[in-house]
Amino acid sequence: MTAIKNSDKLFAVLIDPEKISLKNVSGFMDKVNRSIATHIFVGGSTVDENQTDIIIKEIKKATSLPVVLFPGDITQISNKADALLFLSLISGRNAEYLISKHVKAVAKLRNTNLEVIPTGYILIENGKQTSVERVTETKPLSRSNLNQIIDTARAGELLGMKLIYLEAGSGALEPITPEIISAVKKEINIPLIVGGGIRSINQLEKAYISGADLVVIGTAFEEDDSFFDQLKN
Ligand code: 1GP
Repeated sequence: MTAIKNSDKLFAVLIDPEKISLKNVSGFMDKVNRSIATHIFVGGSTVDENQTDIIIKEIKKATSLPVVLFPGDITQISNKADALLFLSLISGRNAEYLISKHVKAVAKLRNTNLEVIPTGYILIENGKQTSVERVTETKPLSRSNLNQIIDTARAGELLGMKLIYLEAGSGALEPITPEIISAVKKEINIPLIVGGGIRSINQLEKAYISGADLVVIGTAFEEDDSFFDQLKN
C-alpha cells in the first residue's frame, strides 16, 4: 500500500448507474473519498437513458474527484461528467464498436465540454463470457496469444489513441495477468489502464508493479464495500 500511496499510480472506482441506488450514492462516496481513489468512472453495459445524468449529479454533490465516463453506449454520454473515454474496441472486429457509435456520438458531444480521450479498448478472455463480449458481439483476444495482444495495443497507439485499456471484463474470474500487463507496457508509450476481476490488494499491487498506470475496480465494491477499508488513504 505504501508503494501505491507514494507513487503516481492512479485508481478509479467504477460506478455502474444500474447497480447503485440514488440513496446509497452519498454513503458510498464517503468511502471513496477516504480511499486512495483518484478518479470515478461511470458506466455500464446496459443503462437506462438519463440514469447516468442523475447518478453523476449525485456523485458530484459528494466528491471533488474527476468523473470520467466509461460508456457502454452513446446514451451514457453526460455533460455532467468531466471527461469521456472515447472507446474503440480494437480487440474486436465489429465496426459498430470500432467507429460507428463514435460517429453517432459526435452530435451529442458538440453540446458538451467533456474532455474526450481516445482509448484503445482491448478485451482479453478471462475464463467466462463477459457482458462486453455479449453486448458487442465480439470475441476477446486469447490470453495465451501475447503477440497478438501487444500488436493490438501498439496498433492502437499508432492510430493515435491516447490510452490503452486492458479489460478482463466486469466480474472476470481472473484479472489480466502480470505477464500481459508488463508485455503491453513495454510495447507502448501511452498510459495503460487495467481492469476486470481485481478483488484484492495483492492483485491490485501486482497490476501496478507490472506497469498499470491506472487500475479500475467496480464489482469488488458492489459485492462488499468493506474492501474500501483496505484502501484507506
Ligand atoms: C469493468 O474493468 C472494469 O469494465 C472493472 O471490472 O467490475 O470486475 O472490477 P470489475
